[in-house]
Amino acid sequence: MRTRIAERLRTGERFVILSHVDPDGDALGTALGLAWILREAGKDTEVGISGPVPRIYRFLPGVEDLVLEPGNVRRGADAIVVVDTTSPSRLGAFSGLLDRGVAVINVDHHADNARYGDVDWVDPSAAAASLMIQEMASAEGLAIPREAATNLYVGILTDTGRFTFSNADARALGAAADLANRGANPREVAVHLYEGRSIPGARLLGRALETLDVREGGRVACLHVTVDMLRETGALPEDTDGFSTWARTLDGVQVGLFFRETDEGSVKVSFRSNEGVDARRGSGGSLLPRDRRGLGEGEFSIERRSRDRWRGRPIRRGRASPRLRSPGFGPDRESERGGPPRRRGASPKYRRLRPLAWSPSTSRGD
Ligand SMILES: [Mn+2]
Repeated sequence: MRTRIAERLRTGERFVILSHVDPDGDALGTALGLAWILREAGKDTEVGISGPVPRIYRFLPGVEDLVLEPGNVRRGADAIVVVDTTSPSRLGAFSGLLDRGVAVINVDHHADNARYGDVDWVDPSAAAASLMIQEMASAEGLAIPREAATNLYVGILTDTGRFTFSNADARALGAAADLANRGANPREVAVHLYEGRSIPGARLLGRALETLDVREGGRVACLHVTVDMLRETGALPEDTDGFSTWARTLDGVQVGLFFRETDEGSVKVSFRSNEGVDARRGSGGSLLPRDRRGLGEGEFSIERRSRDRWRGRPIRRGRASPRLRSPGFGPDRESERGGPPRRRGASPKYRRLRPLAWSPSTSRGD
């Protein structure tokens, strides 16, 4: 399959590369990395992604040339390459491009990939889609310029949790070493990704840590952030990236949950679990991931139903977590803690949990 795809890339002249909405390091790294490889081979390439691009990724080589609106993608291509994307709906506004009669090449590492391409190359054993591109280019003799190496390195680094998840195996590290040899600079990347934390974000983290709620005999830790906290600290929603990891990595904790109230009145839930704990099952048939295998990592939104009451659905148990409720927002919190965080006096209530974005596991990332 890898050889077949490399052949199509070699013979075509013009390519459009797409990846998922709310792009992360692997979505951007894979798409931009492949674009640099194709450009190096003399191909005409455009990369389309529905933004916004998080601030920390704006240093990536080629990010300034991203096409953010599908209407700005030029017509005509030999193939559309979709990377790191489980299904066309995850392309947001760009999903319509797949109906143009152009061949679709689907390159992904998520086990629950919907196999929507004319050619599907899905490798769930790969830690990152960026790793797949690095391996294809190396094996098929496609040159990886320095700009591509930096992008692909970022994809591997972020999808392995800085080489801390269980997918941080010799294969991922070997690819990273190869990319460093080709000009990726680990120190420079680390500065951009991890050392530019905002001051308002630090204040918000302080507020969030004050909400720490440890449950289930210490196995589940929850943090939350309200709209008021965001406003009071001046932090941005993207400053909450990694808050669920803060909860998960506490001593003895198996599942970390992070709840963020949004301006639209819903609550976004992120969770991370340790290996062997499946935190992804929901109750009421609503918090159901597409893929039940493996461990938990993902995001869901809880929609508010009325101002009076929650039917906030708990995220239900994996082996280690019998039953959870929406902490900080649900009625039991109110009774236990003397009142939930409120927004303008309204007691929030959620109708159902709806999958927003899904990653198969801590070991796979998105
Ligand atoms: Mn990925």
